[in-house]
Amino acid sequence: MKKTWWKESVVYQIYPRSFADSNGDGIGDLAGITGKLDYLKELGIDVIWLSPVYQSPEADNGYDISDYRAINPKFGTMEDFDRLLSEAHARGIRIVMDLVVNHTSDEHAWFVESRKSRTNPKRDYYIWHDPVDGHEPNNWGSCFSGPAWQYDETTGQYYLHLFHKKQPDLNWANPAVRDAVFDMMDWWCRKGIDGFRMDVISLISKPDGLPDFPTDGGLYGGWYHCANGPHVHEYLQEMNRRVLSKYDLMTVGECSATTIETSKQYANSEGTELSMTFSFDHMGLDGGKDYKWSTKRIPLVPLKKVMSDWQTGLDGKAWNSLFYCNHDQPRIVDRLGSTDPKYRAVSAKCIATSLHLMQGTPYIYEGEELGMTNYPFRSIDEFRDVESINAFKELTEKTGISMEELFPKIAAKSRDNARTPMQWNAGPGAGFTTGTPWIGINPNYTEINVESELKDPDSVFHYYQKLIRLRHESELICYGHFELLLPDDPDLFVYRRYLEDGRELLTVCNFAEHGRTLEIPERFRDGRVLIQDIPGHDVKDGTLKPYEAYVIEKV
Ligand code: TEU
Ligand code: CA
Repeated sequence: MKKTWWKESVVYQIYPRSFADSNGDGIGDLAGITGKLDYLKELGIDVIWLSPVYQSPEADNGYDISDYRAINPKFGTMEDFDRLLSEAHARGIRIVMDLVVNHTSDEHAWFVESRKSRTNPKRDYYIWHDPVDGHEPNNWGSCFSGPAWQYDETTGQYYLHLFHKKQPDLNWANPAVRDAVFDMMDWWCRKGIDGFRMDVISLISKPDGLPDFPTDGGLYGGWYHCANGPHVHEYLQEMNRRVLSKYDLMTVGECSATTIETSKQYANSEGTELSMTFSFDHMGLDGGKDYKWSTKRIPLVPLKKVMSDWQTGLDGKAWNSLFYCNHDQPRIVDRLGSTDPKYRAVSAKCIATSLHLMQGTPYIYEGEELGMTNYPFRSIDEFRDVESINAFKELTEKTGISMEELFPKIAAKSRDNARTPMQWNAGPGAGFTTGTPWIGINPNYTEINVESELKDPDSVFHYYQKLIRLRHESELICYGHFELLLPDDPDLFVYRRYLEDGRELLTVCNFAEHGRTLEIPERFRDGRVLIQDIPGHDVKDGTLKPYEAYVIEKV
């Protein structure tokens, strides 16, 4: 397998609004991030993925960009950005930018032009369509509720928006759009950034003829059927030829509804498209009949199967990204571990072990390294995310579900769970801000915060630090093959990693809140324990405590 720096890296995702506020306006900013680089250096990560910091009216917290070459003044200036980049580079940390080019903001100059007239030179930058029988051109629903089409009075046509109506979809079939996007990407590359995380890149090529989709009840899902459209690989190969291949970049495509087969193409080892993809099979396991809105937890046996299928499916042919958290996902401790103070920290470590010992590039989302948890929402006015807010309205109106039944489901899965401020210390504002935070701070910041974890050698932080160090030191962890053991065991997540030269390791994670026994295979009995989450326990005695995890390398 070809070795590259991004296959040996650990990435840390920053959601700038919620990371560190340097000027007391309650919103995190670029200077705040620069001030925390030493913290990230201490954690040991190699790459920062920065969620969008561009100019934006913020209908979707910056995933609606009105100027790709300007910084949102709430986050600072271009000088602040340049400083962050050079300070990060000075510490050996790379920066990957979020690239949101499936859509722009409706306030982007291209769209402002496009909507002016049917003959405007920018008209075909977006996807416009005449009404069909007086209504929307087809039955597609948007990801944030309601139809994916918005009628525009000025020209009497609809435009497509797979997300919010303030996020019109770009028309990638138009070569001028591709030129403009590639130009902009090249501009950022020349600034010296180290790569791109590409927002919903699997959606850029819409199906020919824009046909109706099977609706399964009509809610959501419109965008789902646009995934992996007819020309997506062509467009990415063109992007690769014209921009990516000219620089030494890491690229990760957020690929809604990608499969192992399609990711083999997107992230192919020949390097003709992207370095890797984010796939979501594992994140969909705790959904219910109302899409993701459900209080269900991630079931272990199906999780093991999904992870194992991706590990073995891409091995040698493409490259995996490894993640349990991002700014769209609730906190993993709530989904897979325990928030009971007795088990929270150990379960966070157990979860981390199960992911960080796999093949692929691991991603840590801000606060995950502390074992942060979901927010205890009590009322609707505590939500900030347009997706959650719209879902309350649409589901109660369309499915007749009662508020009492719906509230806990949205509270469990809302994207806002990930977006509460980073917990730096037990002081006012959790050390995140001296002002009023834009979204509630989790009240558990007095217990769970950076300052206390830095002092505690057994903290979740120090456990992540060690996992990162192990990866940096081990070819076997970076490049070894994967084999799932005990696939049907309801409590234990056990796998081995191995290389052709005989090097081999065993990862054991007990996800149960009760003790278990497990006989360690003979050849690992004299092995070296690389890490364990219950210090002092003899891992070779054949017993496992609740959430106990360990890794043994054969010697
Ligand atoms: O997300 C796209 C996506 O498919 C999701 O993860 C989506 O937010 C989730 O399924 C909703 O439940 C990306 C960004 O990560 C997200 O923050 C943006 O809102 C979205 O694209 C639009 O740009
Ligand atoms: Ca600020």
